[in-house]
Amino acid sequence: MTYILHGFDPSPYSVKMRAIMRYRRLPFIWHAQGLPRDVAVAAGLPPVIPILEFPDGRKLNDSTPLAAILEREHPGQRSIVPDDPVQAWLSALIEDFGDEWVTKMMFHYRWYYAADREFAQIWVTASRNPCLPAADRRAMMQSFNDRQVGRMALVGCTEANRPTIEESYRFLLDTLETHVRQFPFLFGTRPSLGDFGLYGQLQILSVDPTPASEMRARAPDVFCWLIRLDDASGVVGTWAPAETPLPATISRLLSHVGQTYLPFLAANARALQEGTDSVEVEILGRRWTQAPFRYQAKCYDALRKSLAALPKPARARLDPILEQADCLRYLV
Ligand SMILES: N[C@@H](CCC(=O)N[C@@H](CS)C(=O)NCC(=O)O)C(=O)O
Repeated sequence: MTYILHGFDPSPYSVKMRAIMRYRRLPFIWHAQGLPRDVAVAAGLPPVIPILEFPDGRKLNDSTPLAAILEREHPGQRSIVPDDPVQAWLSALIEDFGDEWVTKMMFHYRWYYAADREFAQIWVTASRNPCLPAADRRAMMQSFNDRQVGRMALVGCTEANRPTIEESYRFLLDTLETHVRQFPFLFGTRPSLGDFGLYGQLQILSVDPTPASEMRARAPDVFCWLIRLDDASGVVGTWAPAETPLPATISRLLSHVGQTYLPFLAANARALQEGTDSVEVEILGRRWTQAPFRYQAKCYDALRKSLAALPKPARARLDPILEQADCLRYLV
């Protein structure tokens, strides 16, 4: 009954998946040496990590569908999907925001400032092989650095977008700081998929030097919340009652999603439809420019479809929340 999680300590999606497995008390081995990406390639999967190897031998990757499969295969066992469909949909939206928008913060801080680049190179190479001869290590560090720095523009981590990314990081820290001082997790006293989506990216941001010092100074309770989420196997809690109004901090977070990630998703989908090679959109009062991203068009489609599939009574509660956060116009 043991799973094997092929991942990598410096990989946000790997630690996200590891935290989900631990909270759900699913027995697993953390296999984090060498080149986990090769496991994906050998299994004919998209070349991304982590890869989860199931007890029956199946190997799959992509953390969002993996979390959904684990829900189906272990129903009722410390689920991370809230019972209330409104909370469940918001949790999925926040997870997606974490995976696809907060990741820009992770990538930007990791590869922009010299101190972070230097540390990331050490962390990545040491995770692959801690005791490489110095010359091989330097070569591996340089080649990983060049590969990732070369990808920055592709994911929108450019000089022009930098103020927007950093402002969004500070907003996220401030909002979460207020939230976690009042509530253990986003939707009650147990963690949801949304918590784990934010956790994955923020855990890396809590280690890489520049964003880590910003987090320690600005949002020390967020730092402690991440430590609790890392291994929440002992947490036993309940979902917030469906009828209680959403905390103001969640409304603020949703408004931020409506000001950043959703306009980006809409512009990205438009650019792909029109076949243009650049996404151009106004985000937080500045021009955002990057190349279109196909995977994120799939995320957008999934969000809209899952919203459309919700039963009427859930929509009657959810739509005013999304309307107030100025999210609804991007989703219908
Ligand atoms: N949507 C995927 C994203 C996984 C992903 O992008 N993983 C990164 C590492 S954190 C990766 O493998 N990138 C490809 C590479 O570095 O070659 C998930 O949620 O698991």
